[in-house]
Amino acid sequence: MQKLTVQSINVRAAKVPLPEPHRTASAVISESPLVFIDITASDGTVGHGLLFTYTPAALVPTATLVENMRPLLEGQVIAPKQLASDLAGRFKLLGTQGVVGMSLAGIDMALWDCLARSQNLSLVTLLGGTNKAIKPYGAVGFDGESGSAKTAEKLASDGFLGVKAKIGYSTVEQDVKVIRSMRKAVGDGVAIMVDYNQSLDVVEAMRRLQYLDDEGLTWVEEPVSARDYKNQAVLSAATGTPIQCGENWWGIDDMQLSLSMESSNLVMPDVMKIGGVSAWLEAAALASAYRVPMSNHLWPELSAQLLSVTPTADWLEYCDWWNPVIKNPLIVKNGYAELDDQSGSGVEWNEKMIEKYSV
Ligand code: SMN
Ligand code: MG
Repeated sequence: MQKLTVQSINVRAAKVPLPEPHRTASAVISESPLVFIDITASDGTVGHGLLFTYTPAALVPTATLVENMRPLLEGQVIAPKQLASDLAGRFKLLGTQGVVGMSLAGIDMALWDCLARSQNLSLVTLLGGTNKAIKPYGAVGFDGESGSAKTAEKLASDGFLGVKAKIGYSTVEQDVKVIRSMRKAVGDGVAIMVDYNQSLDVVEAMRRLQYLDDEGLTWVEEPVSARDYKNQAVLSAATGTPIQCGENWWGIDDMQLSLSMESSNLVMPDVMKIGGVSAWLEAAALASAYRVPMSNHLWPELSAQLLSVTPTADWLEYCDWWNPVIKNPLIVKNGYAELDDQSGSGVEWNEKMIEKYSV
């Protein structure tokens, strides 16, 4: 059988405005800087990868770095796991965090997508699984008592089984007011999660988390610095509400360190920062070995398929920020994300919109 190889790579960058600015305790996000990676295989199949650079300052440098990796890829056999390991070897001296890790992750996403599409399979089928119904939750910004309650109510009425709010107000009493206003809005049947986005020091975190113990929260996310594994472990052991971490792990080495230190009760890797689909599969195996429930961070379409092959799959974080540039965004119906018999990772670009926002 003829082996599938990489014929060409196309990289584009765009700044996609958010419907409304998203406030967190650490920053306000008003647009998504996105890099679109298209890999064309020797049989003409095109696979897609998507990168979110958080800050526009990193957008063009990331797109350029992916482009500069072209000579390492053209002509290579499309064997994503093998290529991920070969490329990681090439970048060992520089390191595979930050922009390098993101670029490698985007290439890995596109390679897996290409492989699945070339065989007319969805990614989940290629990976040996079937689509599963993963509980979706929606996002509430740092929007105060009435704003947070309003968004939470809308999400619950749209069928979300959970809502996650940004907190980290100037006092814990204000945090509680926001949580209670959301509880009142959604009732007892909807899960509430909260996210501090690393905004507290450990002393304040200990005080606030103990105060929040009776609020019936499903988790408290990133109370302290994402790399402060030791204090996360202290907090996880001392508080009743589960601690959630993972969106800022760069590669599975960070995840392994965090799990080995019992830093959190729950994990939520980001498919880009963890290193793409290949790394997600290793992360899923790690979470399974440690018997820790695993959710995702962003990338709802791709993550829904990946959670379907994650033994300890927990919640699906839904986010509609990139919907304008995605032709077929994930739809939540009757409480669950609807996955059809998608091709590859399930995402097609809305070319017109990419052109409109391209930089
Ligand atoms: C988050 C942070 C930054 C951008 C998007 C989302 C957030 C989350 O921490 O948990 O979704
Ligand atoms: Mg978060």
